[in-house]
Amino acid sequence: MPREKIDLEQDIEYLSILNEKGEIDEDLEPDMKDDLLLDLHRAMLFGRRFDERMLNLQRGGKMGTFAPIKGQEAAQLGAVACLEDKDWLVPSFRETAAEIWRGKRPKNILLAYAGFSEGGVIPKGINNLPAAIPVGTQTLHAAGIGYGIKFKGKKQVVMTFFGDGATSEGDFHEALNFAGVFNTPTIFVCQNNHWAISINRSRQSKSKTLAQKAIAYGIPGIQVDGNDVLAVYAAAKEAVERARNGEGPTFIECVTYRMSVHTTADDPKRYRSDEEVEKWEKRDPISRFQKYLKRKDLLSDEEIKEIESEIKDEIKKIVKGWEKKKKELEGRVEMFEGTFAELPAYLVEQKEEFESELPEKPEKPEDAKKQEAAEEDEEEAAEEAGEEGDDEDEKAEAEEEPEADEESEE
Ligand SMILES: Cc1ncc(C[n+]2csc(CCOP(=O)(O)OP(=O)(O)O)c2C)c(N)n1
Ligand SMILES: [Mg+2]
Repeated sequence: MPREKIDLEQDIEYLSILNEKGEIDEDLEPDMKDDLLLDLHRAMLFGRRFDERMLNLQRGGKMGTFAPIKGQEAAQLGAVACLEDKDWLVPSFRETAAEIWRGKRPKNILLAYAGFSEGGVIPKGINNLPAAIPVGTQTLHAAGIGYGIKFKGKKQVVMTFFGDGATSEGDFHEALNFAGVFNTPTIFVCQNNHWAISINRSRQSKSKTLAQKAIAYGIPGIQVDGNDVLAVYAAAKEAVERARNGEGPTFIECVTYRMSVHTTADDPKRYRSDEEVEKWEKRDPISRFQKYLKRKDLLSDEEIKEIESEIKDEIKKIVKGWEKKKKELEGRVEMFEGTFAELPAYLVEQKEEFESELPEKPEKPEDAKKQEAAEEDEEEAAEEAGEEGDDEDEKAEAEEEPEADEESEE
């Protein structure tokens, strides 16, 4: 009849490999090919610049609200870089960079945030779920997909992302419990960015770490420096390997920071200090990774400038392609389609009211309609064949109109 400590058979580790000065613990350095390191760097930079451009478009009234990723590039990309194409990504609303890494077209991301459901289309053959807006719900989808994979005996894994706030939702606990009991190949990646809109991490949970919640569900948990892409990659790699080998789920807490607004509808100055943001700016995931790559002689300041310029051009083309598509789609009332075979009277009334407020579109001649339909077919075929079709299209557009007027959108 003792009273003694129970051995829970697991501890919670903290993993950091690359610090903000660009110094590295060589014993922990993950084995990554140079190409992968450079691809990750480019994707992080693209994620940052695309985010800035979206903010600019939103502030200019051209796009609706969205959730910026600034500061969280390493947490997302270090983790998805461990997935294979056949695996599943189950994102929340703040995984722009991860979704692009997994093949989502940036133009479609812009379209979705401009209110067009066409933007939600996930290219064929890509196993990404649409972004979940209800906080934490996607964790259950990932547990379920993991169960499906196991049931079918496939060698796939599923990775889901969510925030610190989501750990207070029942869904999160049900998902971890289910994944633990049924040993599903699910990797739960929490981006603890310290804020759930205006609620600080300290008010989210009294637990010292979020990672330790894994213990309650009998699954491995680890806390990593989420601004250190190498640490995130190393932890995710282990988790993916375990899942693929039938050893079940893992919970990874990435400690990071939301350097920007919660969404464009938020003013963080009302609840957090500038000093706090400045402290985290010094821990920026991109600058420390660049220091590391420079030390490894994989990147120079000159090359960074070149990549920046390529990204700028790429984003310009994407925005142009998006503006063209947006013009084509404007005036559609498709939000009323897809739920009811026959619209109930109150929706018919709303649809008519909505239509009456739309600007009149001049009726197009038959030839123009046929031409458009043919172009759409071509675009779809190109989309299925990969990104090349779009690039060609955008290249041609850029040549026609070399001056993309960024300032006009400020
Ligand atoms: C179930 C539910 N409740 C409330 C909201 C409103 N809401 C949107 S984001 C958010 C905070 C989420 O915080 P966190 O999980 O930390 O993710 P982050 O936004 O920091 O990425 C809230 C409360 C929602 N979308 N869904
Ligand atoms: Mg958060």
